[in-house]
Amino acid sequence: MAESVADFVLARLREWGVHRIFGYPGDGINGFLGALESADGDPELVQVRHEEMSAFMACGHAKFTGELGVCLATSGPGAIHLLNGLYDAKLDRQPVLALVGQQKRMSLGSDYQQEVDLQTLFKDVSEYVQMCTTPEQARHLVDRAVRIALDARGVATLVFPNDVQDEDAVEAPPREHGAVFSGIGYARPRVLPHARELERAAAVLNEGRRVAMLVGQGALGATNEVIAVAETLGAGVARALLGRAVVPDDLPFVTGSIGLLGTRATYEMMRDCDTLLMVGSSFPYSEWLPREGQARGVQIDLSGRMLSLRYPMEVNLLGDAAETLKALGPLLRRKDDRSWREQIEQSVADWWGVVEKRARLEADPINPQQVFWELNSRLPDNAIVTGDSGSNTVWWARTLRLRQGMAASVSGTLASMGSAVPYAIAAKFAHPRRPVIAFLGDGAFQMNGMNELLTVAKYWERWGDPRLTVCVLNNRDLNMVTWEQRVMAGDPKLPATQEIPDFPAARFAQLVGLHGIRVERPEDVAGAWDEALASDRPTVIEAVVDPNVPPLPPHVGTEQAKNLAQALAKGDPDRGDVLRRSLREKMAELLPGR
Ligand SMILES: Cc1ncc(C[n+]2csc(CCOP(=O)(O)OP(=O)(O)O)c2C)c(N)n1
Ligand SMILES: [Mg+2]
Repeated sequence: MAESVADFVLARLREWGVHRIFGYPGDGINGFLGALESADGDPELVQVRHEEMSAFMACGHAKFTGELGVCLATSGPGAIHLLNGLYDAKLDRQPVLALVGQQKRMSLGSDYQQEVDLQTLFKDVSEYVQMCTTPEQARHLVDRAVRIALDARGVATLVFPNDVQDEDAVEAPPREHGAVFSGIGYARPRVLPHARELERAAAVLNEGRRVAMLVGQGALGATNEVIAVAETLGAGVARALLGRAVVPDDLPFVTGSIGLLGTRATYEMMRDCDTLLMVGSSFPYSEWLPREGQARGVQIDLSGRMLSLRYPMEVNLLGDAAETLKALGPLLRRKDDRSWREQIEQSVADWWGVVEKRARLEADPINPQQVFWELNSRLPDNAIVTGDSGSNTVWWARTLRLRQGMAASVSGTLASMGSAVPYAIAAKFAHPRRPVIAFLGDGAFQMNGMNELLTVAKYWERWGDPRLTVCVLNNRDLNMVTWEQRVMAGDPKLPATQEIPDFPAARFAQLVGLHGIRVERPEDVAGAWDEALASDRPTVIEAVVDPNVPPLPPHVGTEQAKNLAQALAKGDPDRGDVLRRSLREKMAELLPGR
């Protein structure tokens, strides 16, 4: 029997399968802290350095396990800190439960210290937000919050005034009018479109001669089905960022990423296809999809509201990716004419040649693409790779070659800086034996990644397997934005806003008891990876990289080229290097061979 409401909530969550909570203390959740002590490690509290990071970890936990992620924060400031990480979960459609404290019931409405209107504050981010005002409510609030988070694949928030946490638990409400009796359990349904819709879709796909597929995170778990359908249709497969791990990079018809951080092979496939099959993706940038009217479209998505949103589809299939593709399979005819497929495979092979050539181009001191490229041949089986937001995301999406069985994620839709390290920590807790590698920029490292290294230092010995590598790209620049200013606005780099301190990330890692390697020469990059992957403790690789290597989109329009020229003409402080590196990148694409 649970003693207090807080004990009861933790016990109920345990019954729901929750064994880990990411959080940070405060007197607004003292009741929960006491209950965590009595819970004796089940659920355990992973103590973070900042509440935002606990919400990112809860989201990362959901992404890498498919389970509910849970975070806990105190009233007022602690609760407010959660928000950005919760929005990451909301936008990437991950089930996360936030437990937050509140002032005592009798003080509410008195402009009391740390009194914030939490229900209003969490309203937009949450699918469900409620305050527990009496112990009888606790049972159905927990049951509903968990079920709604799982079912809506979003955030649920429960607010607990601190005096309620300490009240005696009520396991079952009284049997009287107004009482509610809720229960536990949620099983994801099998969602399949009607047969006639599948037939319509098959007709479109069978009639097409040049089929392009685009897969997103909704297709994670449908790897074999995606590959089988692509084989039958003679299609190429492009991936949205969150679908990074849907199809491995060693398949010859996988064109890789799409959009600004996409590949030339994807760009050409979308430009030339006559049919588009989109599976589980909400990739936002329509200009990288076929022109309206160019291709006939079929889309599969588990959410009706995401159908026909980026491209007008002829057939909209509401269903699970794997189930729907499996049902579609027998209706599809194998395309005998494989010339489109051959064209795609040629363009994929050419593109990987360009990627390798670009990774080998000289830069000052290190070409960031080399840092990613050298990992490819060393990437351990089963690795989990996390990314961040910045130019580094471009190389993460484009240069890394993932194999089957690996997992990968970033803050995809919110595109927030600061996802790499908390996601990696959550991955390490969920899968301690799997090697985890996080990539992030120096801006994100300084923003919060370095603080969470303290969390790594606190817990890593518990993981049993120490393989966690945090790779920081030290370019002394908020590089993505610098390039956006040049290419989109035609403005030169403004050092006052763009340059950031040259912070010794590797030395910092050493200071907190981790391994740190600072790499300053191209010839040392490979060795740094070998050393990190064999290290007896988590390692930070700080790669000193060139900020003037352009994260070029796969297709540069005249408008963007004009903007860049204008930015340089207006006196960009780095114009010489920017021009040289941009030309070389472009030449690597245009000139055959090495
Ligand atoms: C929380 C947050 N703040 C600001 C931004 C805007 N932004 C996107 S990328 C970027 C630069 C990131 O710099 P860094 O981490 O050093 O990566 P780099 O681009 O240099 O690889 C900024 C400021 C963002 N996406 N998220
Ligand atoms: Mg940077």
